[in-house]
Amino acid sequence: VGEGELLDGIVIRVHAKNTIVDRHGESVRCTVRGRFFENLERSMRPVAVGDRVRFRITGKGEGAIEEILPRRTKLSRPGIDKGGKEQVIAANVDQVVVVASIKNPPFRPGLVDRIFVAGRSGGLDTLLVLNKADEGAPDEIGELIAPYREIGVTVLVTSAASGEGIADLRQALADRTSVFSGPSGAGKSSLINAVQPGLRLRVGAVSDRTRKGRHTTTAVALLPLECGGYVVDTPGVREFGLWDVSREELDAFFPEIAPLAERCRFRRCSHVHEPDCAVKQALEGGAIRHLRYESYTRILETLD
Ligand SMILES: Nc1nc2c(ncn2[C@@H]2O[C@H](COP(=O)(O)OP(=O)(O)OP(=O)(O)O)[C@@H](O)[C@H]2O)c(=O)[nH]1
Ligand SMILES: [Mg+2]
Ligand SMILES: [Zn+2]
Repeated sequence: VGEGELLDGIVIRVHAKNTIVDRHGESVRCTVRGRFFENLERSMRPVAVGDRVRFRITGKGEGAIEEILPRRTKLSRPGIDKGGKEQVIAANVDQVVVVASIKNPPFRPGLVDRIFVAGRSGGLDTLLVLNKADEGAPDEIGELIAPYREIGVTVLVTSAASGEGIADLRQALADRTSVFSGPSGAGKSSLINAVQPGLRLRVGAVSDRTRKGRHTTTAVALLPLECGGYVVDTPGVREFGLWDVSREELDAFFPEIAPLAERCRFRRCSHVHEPDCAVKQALEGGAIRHLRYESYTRILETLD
């Protein structure tokens, strides 16, 4: 590779000082040109894992990012530390895989629904993985996943411990780029290891982490899969704030609410207090689950 020529690459890791870019399986440690930091009013960082970039080689295994290509999709949340700016967790991913467990840590539908909204608003497909199937009775598992299957969400029931559902998960990940999200300890890294044992991602006991509030996975990383495609492992989340989702568009990200919204009397019906609301009628008639409607109204309250 000649020095000076512009090369294409994909960002696989973002550190404080430099960004790791992959080009055909080789990692290049890149700096990001200063001008990319100049127009960052709304965003924490100029590059995110998954970004397509053009870079120049500046030394052995080193380079400088000259161009960041437009993002096709993104999974974002408001950053906690830097005054509420956008934190792009991953760019150019096809689907968000929400990993949840049954009781250790306990299943939290509100958190699952928030990550789904963030994913859909960023242009991603959604997949729910209920892991630690070895810790739950079949009817208990059935109850947790029914509301999602009903609304057309693909749900996989897995156990990284017993191997249940791993072949299906591998198939769902093949030839696509997927970002894993969900609470700490649900088994995101364990599942990725089960899909591809050679990766040897670090996993940690759930009890340690609840005591010390520690997360085993500390950095976002893009990993190539032998079955084709990439997967992004991320640190666990306790809450998931929504970035750039308005009150008016929230209903569009609830698959069972969106088609009904057109039948409400008011065009900008919030489905909370308005008369002749098709969504509230469906709720009373049992066509929409209370759990899901509560998720919708809770999220609505947090949006301005
Ligand atoms: N019984 C059981 N334990 C599991 C299963 N999958 C993972 N675990 C255990 O759960 C703990 C947490 O797993 P991790 O893979 O580190 O969880 P994580 O979601 O990556 O956690 P963070 O990186 O902190 O977000 C570890 O002790 C795993 O061995 C499973 O299917 N069944
Ligand atoms: Mg992890
Ligand atoms: Zn309505």
